[in-house]
Amino acid sequence: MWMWTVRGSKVFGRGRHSQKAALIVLLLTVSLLTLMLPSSLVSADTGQGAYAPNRSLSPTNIPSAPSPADSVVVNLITEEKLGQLADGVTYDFWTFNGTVPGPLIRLRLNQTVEMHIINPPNSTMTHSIDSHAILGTGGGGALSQTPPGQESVFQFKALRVGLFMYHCATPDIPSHIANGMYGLILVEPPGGLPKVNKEFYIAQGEFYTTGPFGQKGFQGFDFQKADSETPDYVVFNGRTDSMTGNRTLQVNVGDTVRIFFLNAGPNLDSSLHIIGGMLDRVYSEGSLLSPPLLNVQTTLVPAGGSVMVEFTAEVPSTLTIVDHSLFRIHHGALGYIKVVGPANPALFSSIKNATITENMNMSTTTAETATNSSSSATSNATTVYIVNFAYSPADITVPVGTTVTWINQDSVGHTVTEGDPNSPKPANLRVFDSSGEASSGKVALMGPGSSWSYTFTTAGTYEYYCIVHPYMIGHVTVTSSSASASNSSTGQGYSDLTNFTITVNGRDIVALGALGIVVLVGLMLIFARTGRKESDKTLPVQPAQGKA
Ligand SMILES: [Cu+2]
Repeated sequence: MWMWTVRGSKVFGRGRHSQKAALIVLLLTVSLLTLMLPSSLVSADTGQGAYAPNRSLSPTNIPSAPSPADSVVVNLITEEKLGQLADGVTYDFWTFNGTVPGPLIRLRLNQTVEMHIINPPNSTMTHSIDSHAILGTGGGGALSQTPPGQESVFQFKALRVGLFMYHCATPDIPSHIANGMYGLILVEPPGGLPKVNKEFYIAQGEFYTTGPFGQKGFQGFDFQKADSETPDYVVFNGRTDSMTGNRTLQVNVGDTVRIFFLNAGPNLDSSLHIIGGMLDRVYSEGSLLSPPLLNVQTTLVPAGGSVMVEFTAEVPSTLTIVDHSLFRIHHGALGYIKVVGPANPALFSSIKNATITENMNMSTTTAETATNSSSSATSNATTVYIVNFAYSPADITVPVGTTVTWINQDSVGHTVTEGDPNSPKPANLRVFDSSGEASSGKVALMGPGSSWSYTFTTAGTYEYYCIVHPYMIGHVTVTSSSASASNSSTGQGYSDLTNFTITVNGRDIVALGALGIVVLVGLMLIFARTGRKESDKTLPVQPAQGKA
């Protein structure tokens, strides 16, 4: 039981009827508005952390080639900026040019660089740059210590080809890295790198926050956790979900893909791996002049190191970028590359799917540990979870008469809509559709925590998808036999990614069942109130300045 006090009086106390009615109207209005907003705005509007801009640099934000000039000017502004570490989680990042990572600086061999380090007057700290590409004291750190409101300029020549980290080198140096001050300098060989279809820039880094992973609201930097190397967040490009959902990267079948990968650390090594893909060529440790390793599954990238990997996208699929120290997925280290193109069954296709009659325990089961224990119990109810922008399991086989329930454990709304997203049917011809578009003319989303059910009465195979995320696809095969079927996971590659739940509040919310959206929004409003109170009280925790 909870009470919501307003100016000292209880909402459900005096004058309870009118206030209660007003509250319900308010909640319904907000929940309707919530359904219409993209998730980033929802989290801002619910106040689960004061609104803050996204500071994550898009992996596609890369200069296409070095300047042909013999000398270039590079301006790096050392900005301390509030941003999103996750949806509803805000953090005071220290950045180069306002993003994490800082820009990819693309040079060619023997180019001369005039480097400007500009520290705005509103900074709280001195900042600087040390690049592993720079030969000279401190990699530039000695020439670039810049207090707030000042500028330092120095010059260097790019004397070695390779892919090199840069970072702030102001004491306490690891704290400046842990707060987001890092990026890559690419020094290309004479003649440049071979052309590829797509290039991506991905930087892994840890964040050490005062609250645990996923705790909403403003989070300060926790020096003790950083010092003991126990991160709350291990993320790509400065936040969770920098490459999931509507930020999923996309390539075409047949594309050659190149990734410039930095492991900024500051503490952990990274075991870079692409689930469902292959690292065709690995330029280990950013050594671009050495012959690449061929056909590598996982490559080790040390803290303060880099790697350039290249591969050809072979089949339409969703590739999952991870650090194969896989529990770090629970801390945010997860990204997707959607490979789009025609199916090629000769290269990859299903021959027979195992069947599922029981719920899988999403919180503890991974595809790699799921066992195919057969079940003697038949069931006329089956659950499909919606997690991380995927249906899990994506493909199920059930006997006629089964009621399938979809539970949305994601942080955004989805639909369960019969048909092929590549040639969608008119709403009134869909066999089933959670959106209700046929009757209302509008697409209603299943909000976070809500569920939707459909009973299958006709045998056949039904494809379905999410109207707002059409790359989410599932199948229900309905058999006329009601014989018991075994319980197993299907589509191992896809289960592998869908089973890793990084949704923070999904399990709690699911328990609310049919009350779903109204109660949820009520709770969000309460979080908003407490979140605001906390963020009012909580000052950013800055690390102690070390010896200069
Ligand atoms: Cu700094």
